[in-house]
Amino acid sequence: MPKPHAFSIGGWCLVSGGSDPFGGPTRKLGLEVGLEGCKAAGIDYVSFHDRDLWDDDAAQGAIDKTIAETMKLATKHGLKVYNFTTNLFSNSCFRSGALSSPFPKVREAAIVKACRSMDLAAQMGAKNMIFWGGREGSDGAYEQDTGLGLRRYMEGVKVCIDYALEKGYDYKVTIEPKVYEPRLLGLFAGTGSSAASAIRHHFPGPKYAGRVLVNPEYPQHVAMLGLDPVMELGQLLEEGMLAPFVHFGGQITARMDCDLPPGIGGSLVTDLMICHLLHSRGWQGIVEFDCHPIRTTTSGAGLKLFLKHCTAYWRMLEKKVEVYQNDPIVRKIRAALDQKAGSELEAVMRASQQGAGVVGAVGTLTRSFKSFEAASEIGTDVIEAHAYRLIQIAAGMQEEGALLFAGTPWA
Ligand code: XLS
Ligand code: MG
Repeated sequence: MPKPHAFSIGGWCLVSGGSDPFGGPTRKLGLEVGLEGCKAAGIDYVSFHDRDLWDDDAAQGAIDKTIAETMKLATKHGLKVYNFTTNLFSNSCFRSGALSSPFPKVREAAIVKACRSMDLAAQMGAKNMIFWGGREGSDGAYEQDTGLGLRRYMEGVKVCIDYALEKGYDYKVTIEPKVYEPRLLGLFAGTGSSAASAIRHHFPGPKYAGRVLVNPEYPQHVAMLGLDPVMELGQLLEEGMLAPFVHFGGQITARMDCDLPPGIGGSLVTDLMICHLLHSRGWQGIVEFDCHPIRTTTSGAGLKLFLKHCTAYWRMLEKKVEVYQNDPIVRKIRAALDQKAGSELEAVMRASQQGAGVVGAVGTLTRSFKSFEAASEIGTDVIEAHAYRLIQIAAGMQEEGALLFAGTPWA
């Protein structure tokens, strides 16, 4: 049985009114209604932007008061603060970008705001600081060298990290990539993979090792582009670049960020494989829901049902992961897919890892190699069989579905 993941949710999701660019809110529920629903749904943590809680120009006294009230409310409902993030996108001063804006006065404003958040998040006990640069980029005017823009962004993030380290805060800093929206052209050319490469380039050396990570939002920020989250997730896990949490929700492919309730608009098989990959890699992070009820949900009861659905959906995926891991048909399929390499191939890989003897090892391999025709004769039907079994497990039809495999090597 995979160890169940713990849950968190963005406070902004709890108070989301369901507005879209063509219509205002359809529900006006205070934060407490959502917080109340969290515990019952099995959510232990909540996260905030600075601007969810106080106005950008609020005085320190007012901020301290809000923090005290928010913490009291969270504690009352058995919740802890998990992430904190600076809203560098709503204030109109950030219309040209924030940490990456071509205008130094705007970059100053962004640094002041983001460093202030470092202090306030510590006051609230947050563990990670998310950097989502929604306004970093361009609206199509190419007003800035895009490499310079990305450098300015990463240098701004670095200032914030250095500030936090000097103050003695032990945050993990995460970059949440999204390729567009609200800015029409986002700074990150891709999603998690480009963010990971930017982090490696801009944060070399031991000082930042393991501190700056990628927090993806699946499937939304990847499926928006028509890409697949499972393919990206493997890279982040393999390279140790995945944050201790992921954002999760639902998305219709190739649309603006939908932040739908989990499962709506997406593929159950893909979600199952996200959950499976996290579990099979032993990732013990937190699943943070960054999504909200759809616009037709107007009541507190609807919001509470949504919260229960979020956690129930992930638990359902975890149950299916368990079915997948223990399924006798999958086991046979996996045995065919996870074959051990022959000794000649192993020798080549070892030589390459050791950085010596590759020519000799490839020579030995080449001499024992029969022909490309022979290589083409191996059976690969198992790949499609795997997909069929996955669909059956996702649909909960594994018992009835087993019949399909009668007479195959995987029965
Ligand atoms: C927007 C992002 C945002 C971040 C936090 O698309 O998901 O909500 O998670 O600023
Ligand atoms: Mg998010």
